[in-house]
Amino acid sequence: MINKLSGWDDTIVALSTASGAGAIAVVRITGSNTFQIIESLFPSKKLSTQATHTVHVGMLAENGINIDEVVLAIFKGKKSYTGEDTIEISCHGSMYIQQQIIAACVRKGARVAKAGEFTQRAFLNGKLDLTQAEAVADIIAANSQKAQQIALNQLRGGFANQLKTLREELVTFAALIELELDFSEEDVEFVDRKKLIENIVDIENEVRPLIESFKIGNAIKNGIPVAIVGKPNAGKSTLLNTILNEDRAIVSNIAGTTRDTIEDTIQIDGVQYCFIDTAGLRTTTNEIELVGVAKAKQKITEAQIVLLVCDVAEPIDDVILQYKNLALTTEQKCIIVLNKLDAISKCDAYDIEEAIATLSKQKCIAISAKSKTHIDKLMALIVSQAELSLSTENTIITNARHYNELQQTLISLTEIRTALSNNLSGDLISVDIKKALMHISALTGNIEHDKDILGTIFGKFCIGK
Ligand SMILES: Nc1nc2c(ncn2[C@@H]2O[C@H](COP(=O)(O)OP(=O)(O)OP(=O)(O)O)[C@@H](O)[C@H]2O)c(=O)[nH]1
Ligand SMILES: [Mg+2]
Repeated sequence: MINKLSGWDDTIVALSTASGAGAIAVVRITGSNTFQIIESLFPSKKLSTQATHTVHVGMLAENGINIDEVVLAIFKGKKSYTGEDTIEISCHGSMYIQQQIIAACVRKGARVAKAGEFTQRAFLNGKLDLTQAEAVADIIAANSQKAQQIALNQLRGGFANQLKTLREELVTFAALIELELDFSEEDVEFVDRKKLIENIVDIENEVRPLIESFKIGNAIKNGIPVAIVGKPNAGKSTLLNTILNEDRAIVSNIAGTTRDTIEDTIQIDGVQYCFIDTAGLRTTTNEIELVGVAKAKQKITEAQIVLLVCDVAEPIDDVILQYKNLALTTEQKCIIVLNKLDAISKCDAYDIEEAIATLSKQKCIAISAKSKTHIDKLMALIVSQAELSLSTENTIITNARHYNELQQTLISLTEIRTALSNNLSGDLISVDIKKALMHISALTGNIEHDKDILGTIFGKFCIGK
């Protein structure tokens, strides 16, 4: 159990709907004095004797003065979101009424809740683990279908269950090492060290994909980064404007128009994309342009999808050379976009498209950013490339804190493996195991591993002496 902080179970009240006037507002109150406080403001019914999960209509009044006719939803004890007595007051949505209700609750002994305090209570009362509590914030912040799905899965405990299994595996492992320590003087080797190494490798193999999923998770949360790159005047800014359907970037026939990167997000099929227009890639002595080109190069390395924009009239070899110069990793997807299709005959364009696709082994499409030709085809291609990198049935982590803790866990696991291979003593290995457990526990908010280790020894192995 988590240590209860002093004063953590006082009664808190807050507006749960968005601030401002609306048709209806919900004021939520939770804590040990919830019923006492609301009963003193709701003369028509004794709420504490009513069943949990019921609603009650009536007048909310203080010292004989009516505040509003409200609907109260009551949730008792453990059956509430926070794990404590909770009442949700649905009132008319005027800001004056909202403030009157909160003020009346405070006068009767409640305290105004701090940000996230209701969910913090749910965590402290064991209703959610930390990763699930964080998922609540992610659901609220989700701005695309995919981001919302991941957060919902995390709230339902997908990630928490996986961490629980990992933790159990580590606790069992720790128990084996402790056993070895207990009986070290008797010179009995309880477990084959080779087997222990295999165990650790298995656990490492479970942690690694979680760490790797962060890249995808981050992309889903913040938008998949799509960099638009190429030589000056290729039509990158025109393409950005066409995709966003607004005049976002300056377009001109002067090479080197775009200096700084320009970013904007749009949603396609429930997934958020972040399109980044960059400065044209060329060697230059202009100081400002140099910075722009360096920034463009940085964006290329960070992008998940790179749109290499070339003029369709450029020699094929030049296009291939530009693609090679991008030096993309195998994980990055590239689409070679041959722009200004309106300026040449379409029949020629098909041949060029095919030749470049074959030579580069990348997707290639001829478009006209200016006349908006084949933009739908390009978007479909972007979506299919994104789906390739998003396709995973596994847990996806989206939170930087989880990423850091998992990375630390992996470091400790590697240390354990090295120590085992070098035949170091159980004492030293158990220090690393505790470290790994500490990081896993920091993820879920469970910090009682020592007792767990003991529990496993006596519960599972039943030494009996
Ligand atoms: N004919 C034709 N012209 C285009 C097309 N797309 C862009 N242009 C023209 O090409 C010129 C350069 O366009 P930009 O979009 O500014 O090119 P850019 O790649 O952003 O250039 P820099 O910012 O200098 O790197 C402008 O005059 C555009 O009008 C197209 O599809 N067809
Ligand atoms: Mg530009």
